[in-house]
Amino acid sequence: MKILLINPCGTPFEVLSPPLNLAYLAGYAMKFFNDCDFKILDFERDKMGMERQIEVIIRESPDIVGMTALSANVSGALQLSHAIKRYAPKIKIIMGGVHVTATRPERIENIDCVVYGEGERAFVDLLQMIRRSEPLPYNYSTELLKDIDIIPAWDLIDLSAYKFFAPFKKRRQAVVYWSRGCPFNCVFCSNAVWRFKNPRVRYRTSRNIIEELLLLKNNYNVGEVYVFDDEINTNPEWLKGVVEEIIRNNLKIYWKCQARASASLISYDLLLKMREAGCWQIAWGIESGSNRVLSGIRKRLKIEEVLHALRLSKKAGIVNQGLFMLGNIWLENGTVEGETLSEAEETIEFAKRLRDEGLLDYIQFNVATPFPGSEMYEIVQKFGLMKKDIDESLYFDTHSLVFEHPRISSEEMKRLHKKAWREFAFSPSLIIRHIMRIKSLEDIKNLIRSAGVAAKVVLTGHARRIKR
Ligand code: B12
Ligand code: SF4
Repeated sequence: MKILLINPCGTPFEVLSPPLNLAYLAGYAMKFFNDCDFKILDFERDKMGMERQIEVIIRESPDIVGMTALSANVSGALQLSHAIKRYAPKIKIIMGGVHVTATRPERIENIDCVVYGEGERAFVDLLQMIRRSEPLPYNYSTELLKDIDIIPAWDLIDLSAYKFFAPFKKRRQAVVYWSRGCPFNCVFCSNAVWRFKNPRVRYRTSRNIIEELLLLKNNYNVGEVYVFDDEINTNPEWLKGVVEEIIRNNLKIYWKCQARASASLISYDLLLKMREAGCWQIAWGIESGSNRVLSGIRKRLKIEEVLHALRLSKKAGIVNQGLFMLGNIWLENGTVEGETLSEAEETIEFAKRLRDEGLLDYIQFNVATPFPGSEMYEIVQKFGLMKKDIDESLYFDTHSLVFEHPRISSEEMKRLHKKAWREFAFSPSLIIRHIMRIKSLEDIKNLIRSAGVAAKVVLTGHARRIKR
C-alpha cells in the first residue's frame, strides 16, 4: 500500500516548522507496515494551490491519504478531499487532528473516516481494516497510548525546507515533543481538547528522548531543538531526570522550551541543570499583568510567581521570552466578563517592567482568539459574540479581535496590540542589550529577524501573514 500523509494548504500564514503529528503517525505505523510506502507532503508550507495539490497527489497515486487539520486550515483540507474524491475516487481518505477532535463531526462528506484524538493506534487499526478490505467506520478513536516512547519518522521530513523560530543558536533545527498533555485548564487554551482525559499527562522516558536527540544530531546534523510540549515542567522530577541524562550523555545540543512560571514547578536547581543541558531560552506563558485577569482565565498563576521564575531563570543564565495575551474573556456568575482597557495597559506595562529589570528579552503579544476546543470558544458561541464581518482567513491570526469583547472595542484593541509590540521591542535599552550580546553572525541575523517581526506587526498589524 502507498500512504500519503498530507498537511493541506489552507491559511495565509507562514509555516515555520514541520508537521510533527504526521511524522509521529508515520513513525508509529511504519513499524506495523514495513512493506508499505509512506510519504509526508507539506502543502501548507509550500502554499500550494488546489490544482497543484491534486496534480501531485494523482502523480503519487496513493491508496490512502491521511490528512491532518488545525481549525485554521480545515476548510482547505475539506476542499482538497472533495477534489481527491472527484479525480481519484478510489483513494481512501482518513482525517484527524486538532480541529476534528475539538468539533467531533460524526461524519464528513468525502472523508472515509474521521479520527478523534490521539492518532497513532487509530491509524494503524484503520490501515489494518483497509488491508483486510473491511469497511471503514465513519469515525474512530482509541484509548490514549500508555507508552509514548515513539520516534517520529524524521527520514520523511526535509528539515532544511523550514525556517524555524528565531531567535536560534543553530540554523539546523527540529521540533520535538517530550510529554503529552497538561494538567491545567486555562479558559483560552484548546490544548485541553483531548489531553484532559486520564492520564492527563504522559511522559517519554529519558532513554527514548536521548535516542531521538542523538538521531537528530548524528543523522540530520541538527544543532538545536524546540521542545514544543504544552508545558515542559508539569513534572519537575521527570524533567530533572531528562536533563541529567542529557548532561550525562554530553549531547551538546541547544534547546528551548515552553514552561509554566508556577512557584511549585520551578526551582533554581532545575533551571541551572536545564541550562547545563543546553536549554538557552524559555518561553513563559505569562498572559497578563493583572492578577484579576489571571484568576478569571484560570491560569492558576500570580504575577509575583512570574517575577520569581524569571529572576531564577535569568540567574541561571537562560534567556526569557514572555507570551502575553490581550483581550481575554471568561465567565463570571453566568455572564461574560473580560479584561478592561486599563488591565490590558497593565499587561503592557508589566512586560516593559520585566524588560527594564533585565528579566525579559523577547515577547509575543497575541490577541485572545476563541479556538475550537477551548472554553473561550464555547463562551463566544453560547453568547453569540462572534463577529460576522471578519475576513475568515484572519480568524486564526491572533492579531485582532474576532468577537465582540464586553470591555474593549476592535479599534482600541488594534491600537493596544501595536502599542504593545512597539513599546516593548523598540526600546533603546533593549536594543543595546541585544547588541551587547552579539557573538556571532547568527546573533546579528537573529536580531534583524526579531526586529523584522516586531516591525511587521507595528506596520501591518500581522506577524506572519503572507501576501498571496
Ligand atoms: C507544533 C505546533 C505548531 C507547528 C506545526 C503545526 C503542525 N501542522 O504540526 C507550527 C509552528 C507550524 C504551528 C502553527 C500554527 N499553529 Co500550532 N501548534 C503546535 C503545537 C504546539 C504542537 C502540535 C503537535 O505536534 N502536537 C503533538 C502531536 C503528537 O499531537 P497532534 O498534533 O494533536 O496530533 C495527534 C492527533 O491530533 C492525531 N492527528 C493529527 N493529525 C492526524 C491525521 C490523521 C490522518 C490521523 C489519523 C490522526 C491525526 O494524531 C496525532 C498523533 O497522536 C500545538 C499545541 C498542542 N498541544 O498540540 C499547537 C496548535 C495545534 N497550534 C495552533 C494554532 C492556532 C496554530 C496557528 C494557526 C497559529 C497562527 N496563528 O499562526 C498556526 C497554523 C499554521 C498552519 N498553517 O498549519 C492551535 C490549534 C487550535 C485549533 N483549534 O486548531 C494549537 C492547539 C495551540 C493552541 N492551543 O492554540 N503549530
Ligand atoms: S495555557 Fe498552558 S497551562 Fe494553560 S491549559 Fe494550555 S497548555 Fe496548560
